[in-house]
Amino acid sequence: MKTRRMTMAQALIAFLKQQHVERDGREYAFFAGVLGIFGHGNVAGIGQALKENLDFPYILMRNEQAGVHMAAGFAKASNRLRTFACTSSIGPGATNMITGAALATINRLPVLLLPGDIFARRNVAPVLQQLESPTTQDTGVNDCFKPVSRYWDRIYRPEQLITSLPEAMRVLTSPSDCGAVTLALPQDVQTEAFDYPEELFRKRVWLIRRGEPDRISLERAVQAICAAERPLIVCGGGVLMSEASQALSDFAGRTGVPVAETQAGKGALAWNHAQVVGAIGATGSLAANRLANAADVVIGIGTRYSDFTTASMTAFQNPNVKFVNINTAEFDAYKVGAIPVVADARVALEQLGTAAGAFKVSAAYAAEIAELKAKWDAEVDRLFDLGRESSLSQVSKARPGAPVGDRKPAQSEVIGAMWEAAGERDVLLSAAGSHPGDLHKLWRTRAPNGYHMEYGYSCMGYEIPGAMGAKMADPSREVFVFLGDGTYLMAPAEIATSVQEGVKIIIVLVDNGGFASIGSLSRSLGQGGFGTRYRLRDAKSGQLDGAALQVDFAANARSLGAHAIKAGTLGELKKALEDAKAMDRTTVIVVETDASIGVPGYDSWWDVAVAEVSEMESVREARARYEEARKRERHHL
Ligand SMILES: Cc1ncc(C[n+]2csc(CCOP(=O)(O)OP(=O)(O)O)c2C)c(N)n1
Ligand SMILES: [Mg+2]
Repeated sequence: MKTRRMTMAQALIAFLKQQHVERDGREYAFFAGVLGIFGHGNVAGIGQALKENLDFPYILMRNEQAGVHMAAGFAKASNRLRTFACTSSIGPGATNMITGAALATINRLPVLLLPGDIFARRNVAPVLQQLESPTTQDTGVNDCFKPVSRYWDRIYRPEQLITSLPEAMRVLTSPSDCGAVTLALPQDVQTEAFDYPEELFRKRVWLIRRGEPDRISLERAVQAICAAERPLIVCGGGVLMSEASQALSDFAGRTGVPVAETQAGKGALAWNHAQVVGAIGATGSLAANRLANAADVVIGIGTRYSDFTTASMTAFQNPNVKFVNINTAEFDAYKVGAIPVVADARVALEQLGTAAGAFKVSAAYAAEIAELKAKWDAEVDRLFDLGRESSLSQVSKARPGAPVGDRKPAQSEVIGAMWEAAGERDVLLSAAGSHPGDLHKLWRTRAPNGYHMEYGYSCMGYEIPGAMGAKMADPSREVFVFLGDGTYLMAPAEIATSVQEGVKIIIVLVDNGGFASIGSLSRSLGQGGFGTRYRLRDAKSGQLDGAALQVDFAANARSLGAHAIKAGTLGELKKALEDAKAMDRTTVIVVETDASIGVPGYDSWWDVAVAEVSEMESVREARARYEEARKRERHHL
C-alpha cells in the first residue's frame, strides 16, 4: 500500500481539498475553504497545515460563532452543495461555535466543525482552558457539541481520521441527515505524524441522491389529493434545497392547488405566480391562513412543521384535514399523522403530477384563491406605502401616518423601499427581530433563493456573516441585510471581515430603540415591554426608564471599515439604497423607524405561555386571553 507521511492536520486538509459532490450531472468542490480563528489549540496543527496549502482558502473571522454562521449561509445559498470547514482553538474558541452548530443542525445545513481539544497525551493536564472533571478524564467542553451535531467524533489517534472522515462526509452530503458535523481534534494529535494510505487523498465525488418515492405511499398520496376539495401546498425549505421550483410551478399551475410558504420555503416560486398565496402560519398572509383554516388536504413539501408554520397547531381547523408529506427525511415525513412520501421533492412532485393526471381544483375554489391573492397583494401595496391612502385595504386598520416626507418611516415602508431597490435576482437576508415576521408576510420574492431567512434558530448575529456566505455563494447577486439595532449591537464585528475579504453586502440597520419584537410580545403578555428598550438607568426609579441610550451606529460601522449613510426619511432611504448599490464595499444604511406603526397579524396565533398567577392585573388578563386562544390548538394524529 502506498502511503504518505503527514501530520493528522495535514492529512485532514489534504482530504477536504479532494471532496466533491455531484447532482444532476454537475460537480462541485464541496469545501470552499476554512473559516476560523487560531489559538494555541489549532495554530500548530491545522494552522500549520493550512499554511502548507495556500490554494485552500483560509478566512480569518472575528468570532468563531460567526465563522459557522458564514459557512451555514454559504451552504444555504448553495442549496447544500457546498460549505466551509470551521476551525477553532480549544476552550472558549470551541464553545463559541456551539450556537452556530445548533443553527446549522436545526436548519439542516452542512457545516464541518474542527474545534481543538485538550491533550490526548494527558501528562501536562490541565492545559490552559481545559475543563477538569473529578469523575473522568474523558470529558471536555467539546462534549457540548454532541446534542447539536449530526455526527460527532474525537480523534485520539491520527489513524482514526481514516475511518472518521468518510462518516463525516456521508452525513454532510446526506439530503436527510445533514447538519453540523464535529470532529474534536486534540491539540497534540493534530501535529502527530502517520503513514496515511495514498487512497485517502484521491478525488472523491459524493452523489447527492434524488430519492424515489415508495410506490404504495405515492398511490395513497395521489388518492388523497385527487379526492380533495380544498387542497393546499405548504412549501418548505426542502423545495429550494432540491431545486424543485420548476416541478412545483408545473404541479401547482396544472392542478391549481394554492401554494403557501414557510420562512425557509419562501421564494421557491415567484410572488406573482398565480398559485402563490404567500406566507403561512403565525407570520402568515391573510390569503394563506384563510385557505389553511379550511383546507381538507395539506401537502407539506420539505417542511419541518415548526410552530410558526402551524401557528402553534391552530392553522388547520378543518375537522377532516389530512396531510401528505413529501420529505427526504423520514423524521419529517411522518409528522402530523401524514401519508409519508419519503423522497426528493423534485422527483416526488414530477411523479405526483403524472399520477394525478387531469386533477384540477374546482372553479369555485380557483376563484376564491384568486380573490384572496388579489386582496393580499393590495394589502402589501398599502403597507409598502402608508403615505398613500389605505383605500385599497380590505383587511387591516393599521393607521396611515402623516405625510411620508415629515416622519420616520414605518418598518413596512423600509421593506417596500428595499424591495424596490433590489433587482430580479438579488437576495434579502435576515434572521431575528420583528422584521422576519414582517418580511415573511411582505417580501415579494422574485427568484429562488432571493429570500434568505434563518428562522430555524432565529439567531441574532447570523445576519452579517450569513450574508457574507450568501454573497460568496453567488457574487453576481446583491445581498441586502435587514438588521435590527439589537442585533447590530450584539454582533457587528464581521463587518471588518467583509471589508478584509472584499465581500460587499448592503446592511439596512433599523434603529427603533431596542427590541420591537420582544417589546411588543412583552406588552401582549401584560408585561409592558419591561427590559426591552435601550434606555439609561434612571437614578430615581432605579429602572431602565431614563433618557434614550444614544449610539452612533453610522460612526460605529464606519470605524469597522464600512461605508455608512444615515437616512432620516423614506426618500433619503431610497437614495441611500441607490448609493449603496453603486458602492464597492460593505455599506451600512442607518434608518430610524416609527416602531408604533406595526404590521398586523392575519388570522394567526403563536403560543407563548403566559404566567398562570400574577400580582399584575394586565398579566391576569393576558392569561385569560391566552387560555381562550389555546383552545384552538389541535392534535393531528
Ligand atoms: C442570540 C439571540 N438572543 C436572543 C434572541 C431573542 N430575541 C429575538 S428578537 C430579539 C430582539 C432583537 O432586537 P432588534 O435586532 O433591535 O430587532 P427588533 O426586535 O427591534 O425588530 C431578541 C432579543 C435571539 N433571537 N437570538
Ligand atoms: Mg430594534
